[in-house]
Amino acid sequence: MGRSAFITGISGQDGAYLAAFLLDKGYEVHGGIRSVAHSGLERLEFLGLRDRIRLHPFDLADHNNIFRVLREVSVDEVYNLAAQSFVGASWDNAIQALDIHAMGTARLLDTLRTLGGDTRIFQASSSEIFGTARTCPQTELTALAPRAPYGTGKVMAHCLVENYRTRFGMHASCGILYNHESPLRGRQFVTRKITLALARIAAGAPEICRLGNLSARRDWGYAPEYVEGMWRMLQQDQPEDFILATGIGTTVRDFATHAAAALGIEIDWEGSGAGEVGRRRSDGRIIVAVDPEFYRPAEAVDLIGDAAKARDRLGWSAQTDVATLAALMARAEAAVPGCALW
Ligand code: G4F
Repeated sequence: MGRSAFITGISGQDGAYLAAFLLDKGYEVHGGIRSVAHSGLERLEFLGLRDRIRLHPFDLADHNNIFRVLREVSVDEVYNLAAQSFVGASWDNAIQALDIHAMGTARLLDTLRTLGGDTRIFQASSSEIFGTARTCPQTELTALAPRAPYGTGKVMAHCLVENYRTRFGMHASCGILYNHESPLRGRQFVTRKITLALARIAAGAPEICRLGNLSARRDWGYAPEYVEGMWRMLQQDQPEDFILATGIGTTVRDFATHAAAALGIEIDWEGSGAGEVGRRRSDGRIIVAVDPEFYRPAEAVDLIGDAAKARDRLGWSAQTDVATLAALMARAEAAVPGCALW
């Protein structure tokens, strides 16, 4: 009999790519969304998956709902990808971020323990658990030190996975995911914000791309590769935690330079701090500017991951470099009339 999986957060970037990956492997795929009538199914529709998966009303805040759905679907694997994934927004609603990330994971783990059986669970942990790390790159052994409510909730979930694994022998693993992007990214994330604005500018819009900290450095990989890493973790005999990352840090400024180049735009950077701008070389027009409104209240340090353990044990490594990633995102944007996939 074929295998089955349940994905929380199936309508997001990772959920959609993971659903596609598992369907290709012959899985029966179930997904949890807050309301089946909910309109946020664009990514699943874009990938042609909407009619190939079974959606269930699902709420990580509701223990009874979680229990009922997971008992009904009785799957082999659960992937907990549901998150309030915009780190900046976790400052606006810290309680909600903690409830989804920490308590939501607790409800899920406890439900699976109560149901018994041998369902395996993947927890989407995050590089944000290392928000004030003193070492770079980080490894699975780096001290947990979050800098925002987002990461604090993810730390609690991370620890709970270890607790349930040790105490109850559950096959539960955390993937410590560094930034992973694609054309399916939400437009509030910096990579998508950049590619969307630059595609419009390349098409002639009199727009300026206004960003926060241009010197923030992140480890950006290509999302479809990361969902394969998640799956590989659950195919291991023993559950363990793994970092998934490229190991290369790139500034926001350099990401913008790469994306612009793919659209035939060269950028000259001048000034510093809040006064820094990027000018289009061909006509000197300012197309990128800093707006302190987009500074983070407490920015994490450079988050760059060492994925050696995943390479050695899972045979996983990131394949797409940041210039290729920026180019594929920018070109995907430019290919859509009006430059807005969603
Ligand atoms: O694209 P971002 O908003 O992603 P962030 O905060 O790193 O979080 C993403 O990756 C995490 C894994 O490391 C996930 F856990 C999380 O769920 C999410 O997927 O910001 C990236 C960097 C930050 O340093 C931010 O300060 O870009 C900087 N930045 C500079 N200007 C900006 C902007 N970020 C946004 N969103 N908007 C700007 O204008």
